[in-house]
Amino acid sequence: MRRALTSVLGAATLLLAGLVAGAPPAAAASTLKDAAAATGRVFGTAAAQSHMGESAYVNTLNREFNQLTPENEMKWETTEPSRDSFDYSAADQLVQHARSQGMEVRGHTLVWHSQLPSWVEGISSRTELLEVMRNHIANVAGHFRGDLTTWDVVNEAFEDGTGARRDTVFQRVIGDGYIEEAFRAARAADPTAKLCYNDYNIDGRNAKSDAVYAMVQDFKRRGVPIDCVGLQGHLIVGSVPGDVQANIQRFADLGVDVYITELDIRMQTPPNSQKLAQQAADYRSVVSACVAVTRCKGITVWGITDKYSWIPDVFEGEGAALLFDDNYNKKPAYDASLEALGGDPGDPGDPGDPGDGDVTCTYTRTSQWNNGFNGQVTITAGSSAVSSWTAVLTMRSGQSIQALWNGTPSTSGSVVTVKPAGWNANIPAGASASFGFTASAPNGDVSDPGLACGTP
Ligand code: G2I
Repeated sequence: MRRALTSVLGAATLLLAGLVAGAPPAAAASTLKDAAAATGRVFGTAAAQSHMGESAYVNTLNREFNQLTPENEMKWETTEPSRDSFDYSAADQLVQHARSQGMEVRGHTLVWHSQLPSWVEGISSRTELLEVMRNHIANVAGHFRGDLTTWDVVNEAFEDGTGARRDTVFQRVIGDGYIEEAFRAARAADPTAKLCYNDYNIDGRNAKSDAVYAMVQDFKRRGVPIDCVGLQGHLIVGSVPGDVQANIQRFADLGVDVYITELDIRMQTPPNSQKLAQQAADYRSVVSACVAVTRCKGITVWGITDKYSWIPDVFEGEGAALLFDDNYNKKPAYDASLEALGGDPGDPGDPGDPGDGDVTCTYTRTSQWNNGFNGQVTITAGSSAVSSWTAVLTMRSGQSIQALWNGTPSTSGSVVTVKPAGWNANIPAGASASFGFTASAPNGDVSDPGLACGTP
């Protein structure tokens, strides 16, 4: 199957290169890590040392991912179970494995209220807890110095809904300043790792992400060492916020990198084809949102296979949230994620997979003004006729479709999926169909949207 053209700019360049040099277009990547690498990003997963004896687990890890986050092995209860007694054995094995495969490693996590040993919970003196926290960070971050690209220095310090500081032993005993103290200690212990603040339900704009935004802004102003923000991305099928890209962009505009650190999109189990198709669209929109922002440097899913996901243990009746099912089969969300990275799954016919098929598409900007533009998409059948087609536009930050003709659009976040108007579904071999649209771009970004197409 011929890869659909993912970026209008890329398409024009390819076309030009093809015409001038007669060169065939480069083959699109067929794994998540290769596709991500081609965009200058990593695509990672959480991994657990306890599953590393399972060959399908390790094979899938090695084949698809170029970044690894130890799921539990670097947490306080594991690394310092009793005071001043450190154990890095499980984490070291994961780091070794990652290194042998050329994978980056994210450190997770230095300061968190959960999976915290009870001896820490019991400390009530500010001076003592500050000393204990600094000592933990100096030892753990010091041990892994040079091995990690990033550290989640502080995890989940804000409340849902209000954006207030979460009531933890660190907050109660040390006060608001514990977060910046942790970042300073981490910088001193490992000057080579990028230092992130990481949290859930900060994927779109809301009171909690506003609070994190204000903290990062304050840290940047005062020179507290922070390099990145992790949006965990524990999401629900059909309920992905529509403003993930805008939210990523506003953090990036503060001068920090952004990572999607723990992505999973859960559903009521059992899965069916409709839920899996919606999940594919949801993964597509999150991955596209990251790819659309230069400072969004990587995406990490929170587990390789649905078989070992944390979700069924915590949310009764829910699960099936990852890219591979219990038997390590690729789900529609896998293809959608790969396509959003510019790769090509090369196996047509999966539900929710509009990237394959014997059609190609091109985009033309027909007119443009200060805060908007008109575009036309032409879909061309290959050597055989097609009876339907799908085109997927990925709008840039702030852009939205105001009107669309000769096609039937449906929008999920920044992703607009366009089906035929009806009468233009059938395209004879070698012939074309087209649709047009008007887009508004209130923030003045009139750059071309991403484009992919396929059948059905
Ligand atoms: O809760 C989902 C994630 C939310 N953000 C921070 C992440 O660190 C967190 O990961 C999960 C792990 O995926 C689970 O594997 O954190 C849980 C703990 O809060 C982990 O669960 C624990 C179980 O609660 C324990 O019973 C179990 O012994 O994992 C332990 C090790 O398998």
